[in-house]
Formats: sequence, structure tokens, C-alpha cells
Amino acid sequence: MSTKTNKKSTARKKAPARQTGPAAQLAARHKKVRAAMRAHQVDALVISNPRDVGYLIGLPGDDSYFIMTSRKAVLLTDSRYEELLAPVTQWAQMALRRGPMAGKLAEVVDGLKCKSVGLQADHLTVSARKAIAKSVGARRCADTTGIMADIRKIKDDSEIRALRKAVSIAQEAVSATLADLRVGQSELDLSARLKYEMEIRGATGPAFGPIVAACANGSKPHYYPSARAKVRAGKPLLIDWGAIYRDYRSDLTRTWSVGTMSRKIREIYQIVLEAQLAAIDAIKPGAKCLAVDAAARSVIAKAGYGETFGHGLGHGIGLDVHEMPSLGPRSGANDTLEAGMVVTVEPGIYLPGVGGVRIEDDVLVTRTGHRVLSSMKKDLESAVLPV
Ligand SMILES: [Mn+2]
Repeated sequence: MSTKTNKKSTARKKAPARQTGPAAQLAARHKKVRAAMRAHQVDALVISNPRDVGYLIGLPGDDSYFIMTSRKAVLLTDSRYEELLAPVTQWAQMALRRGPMAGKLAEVVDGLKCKSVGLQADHLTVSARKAIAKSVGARRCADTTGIMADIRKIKDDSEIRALRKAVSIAQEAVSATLADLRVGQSELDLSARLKYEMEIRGATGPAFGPIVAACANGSKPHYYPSARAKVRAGKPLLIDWGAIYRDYRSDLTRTWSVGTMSRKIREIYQIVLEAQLAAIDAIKPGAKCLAVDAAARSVIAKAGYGETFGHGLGHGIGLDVHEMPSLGPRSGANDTLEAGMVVTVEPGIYLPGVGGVRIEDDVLVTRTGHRVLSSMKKDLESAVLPV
């Protein structure tokens, strides 16, 4: 920790000359936030969700709050991040706290002369919310929900580039992992290898702990891999994995069978694939989220497996592995796809004691329809792995 921190003022002014503001991409995001603030009738919005902070400053948002008013922006952080986040001072004020966040937040909003302060009610813990009400004043605080989730639904070009790279890293990594697949290899061994293969290709980490499910374990949609469970010949292997590239997360699933594929797995594989292709086909601007889900669900239901597909069809991906919009039977009646959204499409059939089949791709909604960002094979023949 540097000593120079103590000598500096805890709030600094905009840097002079030449620097004219945040980069165009960030400025476009700020503009959307300010429009939402007007709609919610708040003078300031306190962005506390680290992913949202990162989205608005273009740098890591951990343990920092970003406060926006109609004209100003203040990043509230601490000395651990002072140097890392310094580029922000070209277009925003930086306030450094030494004590609790809520106390310094009150100082910042007082300085900004805000009468009403919007909070992210869908992110703050109950105790953080109470601390803010106490220091900022309960009457000034207004709970808002969904502002940032709504803005983040639509990806700009730089986000789409990052997502494409996150997808291609994940695909190459799983191919490299499977090239050395052995009967008897444990699920955890495969998971470790997969994470390594992603990171040497430029991922900063796995998008989530990979689901590597051998044999009948694939029937548990959110299974945790184990050291004891092993890859077996003639049995399925389901992997649900993704990479983080420049903070953006991919999310893919493939189900294979090792050496040969049983009749039952073959049967459900073909149904899931047909369902997945039908849903992808339905993706275009203006399509209802409910209708896209139904396109897949009806194929599975007609085949008699409707009861075994208990989860939603898919979800948005971006800085978070699960974000808006959500594609499922409980999607809102008016939830509609728009160009720039990126969603997963991942129907599945799960048979306890036998295994499960899920096939997941990441799909960009384009102006005219859609583009599948992932390109890994998923035809029945490719699903049988040589050993
Ligand atoms: Mn997913």
C-alpha cells in the first residue's frame, strides 16, 4: 500500500485539456443510464453491482460504487484500486474511501446536491441497504430494479467481439481436452484440463466451474464433477463449459458418447437436437421469448419427454453467465428478442440412472435473424467419440 495515497485529496477533479470524456462506447452506455434515471425520476443513481460498475467504467468494478447524475460521474473506490482505475479520472471524479462505503457515499451525494438517490435494490444486501439509508437519509433513497440489466441486454460491437472470442477459446479448449480423452479419466481431471486449455488460449478463467458429467451423472442438470466418477466406454459424457475473455462469458454444452452410443441416448440425442435447431430457427428480432422456448419444448413434449425438461431454454450471456433476457416458459408475455441480444439455447432431456443430453449454443440476434456464434459439430455422428 503506498503512502502517497494519504497525501492526496480523496476526491479529485477532472483531468485538464485534451481529454474530452469517456470513450464513445462508454459514453453511449452512460447516455442510456441517464435516460433511465429520468424515467425513474432520480437525481442520482448509485451503481453498486461490480459487473455494472465495470460495464460503465470499462475497468474492473469490484468493491467500487459508480455514482451518476445528469451531468456528473463519481467513482467511489479505495486505495487498492486507485492506480488500476486511474484512467477513469480523465472523465470522472474519483473519491477514495478509508472507512465504510455508506459513509463516503453520503459525502459524495451531498457534494452532488442530490435530492433523490436511486439504489440497485436487486443487488444490495439488506445490511448494505440499511447502512446507506442511515448515512444518506432514508427519505432520499429510492429503490430501483432492472435498470442496468435492461441496458446490458443489448450488446455493442466490442461486446460481441469479446463474446465471439470467449466462444472460440472454449471450443478450441474442449477439442484439445477431448483429443487426449481416456476411458477411466475422472470428471475432475477433465475439468482441470479444460480450464487449463482455456487459460493458455487467453481466457482469464472459466465462465463457471465446468460441469463434466460422465455416464448417468448427466441426468443432473447442475452436476458438480467428482474425482471418483470416471469416463466409461459406451456411456455418455456431458460437458457444460465456458471461458471468460475480456470479462465476457461464453456458455456451451455438448453431450457425447464414448466409443459407442446406446439406443436410449441415441433416441434422446436426436430429439434434443431437433428441439435445439427448432428454437434457433425461431430466433429473430421481434420473436417472443415464450415462443422461442415453446419451439423447443413442443418437440420434446411431442416425443413424450416433456416432463424431463424442467429448466428454461436459455438466457442472455455477457459480463454475467446468466443475464437478461431469459427464454423459458415463465418469460414475460411481452418479452421480445431484439437485435444485439446474445442468448443461449440449451434444451435437454434427463433420465435418472441413464444419463442426460443437453446441447447448448450461443446465438446472436441480428437485424435480420440470428447468427450462431458457436460452431462445434453436434450431428449424431460427431457425438460418438473415438477411444
Ligand atoms: Mn447456459
